[in-house]
Amino acid sequence: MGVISRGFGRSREPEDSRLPPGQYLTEDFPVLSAGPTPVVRLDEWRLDLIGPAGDRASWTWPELRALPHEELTTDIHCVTKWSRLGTTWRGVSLDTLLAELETEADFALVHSYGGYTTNLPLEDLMDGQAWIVVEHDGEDLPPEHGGPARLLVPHLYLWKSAKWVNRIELHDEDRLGFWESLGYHEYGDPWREQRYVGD
Ligand SMILES: Nc1nc2c(c(=O)[nH]1)N[C@H]1C(S)=C(S)[C@@H](COP(=O)(O)O)O[C@H]1N2
Ligand SMILES: [Mo]
Repeated sequence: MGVISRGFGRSREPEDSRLPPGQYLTEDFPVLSAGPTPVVRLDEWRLDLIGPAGDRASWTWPELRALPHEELTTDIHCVTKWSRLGTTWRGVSLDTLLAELETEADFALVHSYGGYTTNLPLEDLMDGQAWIVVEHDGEDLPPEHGGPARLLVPHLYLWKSAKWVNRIELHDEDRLGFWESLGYHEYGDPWREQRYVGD
């Protein structure tokens, strides 16, 4: 066995060990949308974070962009079996946004411009696991990939990463999103291959 250099982090790890079961590598960035790409004007853009009792925090585009941004490099995995390694993004950590709202809620239902929804446990949006990203590969996020801003939750299948995000509702009980109500797995961990209900 060779010695694994840790000097440059994840990019030196063997690619195979970064590929969840049943996934293949692609260099392209496929576009997967359940409907047309919505046109979102930046002067009308809003992101609302709404607690179970209706308490809310809200950001305009300039307000979001005034928050601290982070660069991140991560692997992404789509349930249709493609994975991309080492994708780079820039955005605002969900921890920064969630700090504005005190809540005991356990679940999030994320809404997009255009009507798409997806659900996940609130704890999966916390502790450096999720971002509202506004750049990909050093460029503004293209509209077809969710621009001006999308959720990115790279540890779950990519359908959880709602493009054109505009509202995050917190609930005490889990409510299914778009694909989840059509038979996709409620949680969607690629490493446990949770593609469909019952996996
Ligand atoms: N608003 C919205 N977000 C969405 C989707 C969608 O149809 N609408 N598709 C999801 C699915 S199934 C995947 S695999 C990824 C695809 O992201 P991409 O088009 O940037 O590759 O977005 C997710 N987020
Ligand atoms: Mo997907």
